[in-house]
Amino acid sequence: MTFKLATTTAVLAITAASAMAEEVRVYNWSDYIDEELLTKFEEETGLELVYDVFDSNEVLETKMLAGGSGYDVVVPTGSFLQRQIMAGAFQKLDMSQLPNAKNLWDVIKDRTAQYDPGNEYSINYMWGTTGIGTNTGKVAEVLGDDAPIDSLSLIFDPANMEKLAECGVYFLDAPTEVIPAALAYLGENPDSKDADVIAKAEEVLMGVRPYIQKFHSSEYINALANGEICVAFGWSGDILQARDRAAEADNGVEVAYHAPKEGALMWFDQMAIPADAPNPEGAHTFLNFIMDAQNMAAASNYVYYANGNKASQEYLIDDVIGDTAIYPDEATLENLYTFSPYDPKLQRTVTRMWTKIKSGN
Ligand code: N2P
Repeated sequence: MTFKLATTTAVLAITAASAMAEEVRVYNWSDYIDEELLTKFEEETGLELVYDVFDSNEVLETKMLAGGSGYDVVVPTGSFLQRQIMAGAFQKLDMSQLPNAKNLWDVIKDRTAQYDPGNEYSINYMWGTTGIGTNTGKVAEVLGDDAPIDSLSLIFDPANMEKLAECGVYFLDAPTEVIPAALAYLGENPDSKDADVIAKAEEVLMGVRPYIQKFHSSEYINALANGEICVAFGWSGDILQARDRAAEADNGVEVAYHAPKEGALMWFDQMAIPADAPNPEGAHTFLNFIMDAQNMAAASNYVYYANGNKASQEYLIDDVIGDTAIYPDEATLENLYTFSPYDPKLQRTVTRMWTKIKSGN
């Protein structure tokens, strides 16, 4: 019996060990890939892919700073990546295992170097803007045909929001997206690190708080698509996916995305390998697969986000490469701002402020 039990344990241990070696665990944003690519990865590499999703940088950051997440690849946004690198959460990439890095786009590498100097720890997966999604018919019904659907006044002017509350407004549950926007609305520097300036964002948000139905960072896609809400302050590609889902459902809902004319946040989501990743080699295999020009194009064509891969551009559909809401032209680009992380003290202030805004009192 003892012998038998020991044998069983040993067999299980061996199975577990080999299963572990065969496995790559990826933690990515929700609604951020064509799932056919996941199957393709397993077929091409023989590795087993565990693919989990999240919709919040704060959730990912808690895991990265605690350590032991068990993930091999994670995808923080640049400003979060920056402080996680400083905290020692990631390992440097081994470029010899990433031949497809030749496909990357210098224009984006130059920008992501702001967060990851020399791009030593990460590759860009996708990038985009944060802005306003509207159900154009509903918003026109409530605010008239000249509703400012491309302006932050749509979501920060209480007079507009009071009316929009009738048809439903969601905001991202993401302080580092919403606070900069409130500052841009006031004509302040959206990347301000001055506590007094940031406090002004709280006033703006408390003024419209009664009219915000929900703070959530992924449910707005379906809520917009099925007409449950009429406005979402969210991420560009997610809102464009909502537009597509509505068109597919043929439900009469028309969804539009606008980067606010007062300025929009441009962000970069970076794939990185945790310092304690169980399978760093598998992680590199995954990154190299993603950097294949056709794979990266397939991902962007599916989720309507731009990517950091120059070679993928010849495979992008016109709806993606030809849309300035996804691949901005020079004029659009000039109207985009970036965000850098708060220091720990200011971060605590912002976290408290966000809790207060969400609770509404
Ligand atoms: C994908 C959202 C990714 C944008 N659903 C957040 N950086």
